[in-house]
Amino acid sequence: MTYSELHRIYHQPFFELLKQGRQVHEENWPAQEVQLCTLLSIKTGGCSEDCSYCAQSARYDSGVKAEKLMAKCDILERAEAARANGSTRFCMGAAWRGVRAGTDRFNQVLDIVRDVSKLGMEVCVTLGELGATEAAQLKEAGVTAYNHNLDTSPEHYPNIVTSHTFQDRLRTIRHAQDAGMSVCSGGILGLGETIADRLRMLEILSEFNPQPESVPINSLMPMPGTPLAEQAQVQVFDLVRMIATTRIAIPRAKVRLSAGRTLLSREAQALCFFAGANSIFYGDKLLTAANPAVQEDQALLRELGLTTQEPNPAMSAPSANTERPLEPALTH
Ligand code: SAM
Ligand code: DTB
Ligand code: SF4
Repeated sequence: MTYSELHRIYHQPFFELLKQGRQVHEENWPAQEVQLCTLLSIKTGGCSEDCSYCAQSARYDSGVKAEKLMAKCDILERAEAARANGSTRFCMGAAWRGVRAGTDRFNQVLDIVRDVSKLGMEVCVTLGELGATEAAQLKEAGVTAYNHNLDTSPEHYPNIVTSHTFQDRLRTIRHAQDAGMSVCSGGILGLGETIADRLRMLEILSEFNPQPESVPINSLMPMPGTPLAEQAQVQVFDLVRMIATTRIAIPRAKVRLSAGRTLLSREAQALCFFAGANSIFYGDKLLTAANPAVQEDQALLRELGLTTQEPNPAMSAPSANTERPLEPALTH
């Protein structure tokens, strides 16, 4: 979708936007369902990158200590517990710049994925930068989706991260798609960006060919010791507008109301679900930060009459539209 279309959609009167988001949502997701995804940080902290929002960067004194890759048996235990709790997607995150084929740690990850993928949940991993070989090996091992966020616009990206580029992010996403994995890609609100930056990010996400299978919308959780520790909280109406606009621009995506739910009231979350969110991270921890308690989420979904989605681990990645270019346009 073009920037000017997104601009027009986003800046409608609030209720017009909500109505349009709801309509697109109901056409594409007629069941009143939310997908529950459990996150696990399989390798925490000590990251070489300088992402200024992240507590896991080794460059900031955030209090998060660097740990080794978790043992496979412990990961499997957590994955089984997530499944028992009703999660249908298990997302494993590693605080790495990226992975390289043939290294011990990548072989360990492949081994972990092979076993987790036998549990009948969708398997998502987020390991940083990937080449074509690594992407093919992950797909082969049983990964359903690769998470790699754009996080913000290409224009704002260098203000937030200097140790890798926006173009690097796009390249990894291309490798994941070429290998036949679904792509989970979204961003963070509250990095000091403008509304125009948010819409630019959405323009690029919506122009992926194929469009992402899921789009996480994170609100910055300000982490002590990071350069963005004092950043102001995202306004609820801005978050709801962004969710509705994402739903309209990428109708078939799971739009995931991601980090920052502990800062939202139940009413604000209900508005996000109405506007088009249909997935959450479930479990009291994200990677290093807090998430609402499981009982609270269960109660909220029950009160809203929302049910939870069945897993679809065998889902195929959305196919590319051969009449459109594969690369998203970076200029407008
Ligand atoms: N290292 C890999 C990478 O950068 O892609 C994977 C892990 S990284 C922690 C995954 C995503 O978490 C980031 O792209 C960002 O969107 C989100 N994230 C990290 N810290 C956050 C924070 N403080 N608040 C909100 N979202 C955050
Ligand atoms: C995503 O977009 N959000 C998740 C997941 N993908 C990997 C991570 C949120 C991290 C929040 C901060 C933390 O836990 O350290
Ligand atoms: Fe490392 Fe990812 Fe955090 Fe950036 S967002 S510092 S790459 S873990």
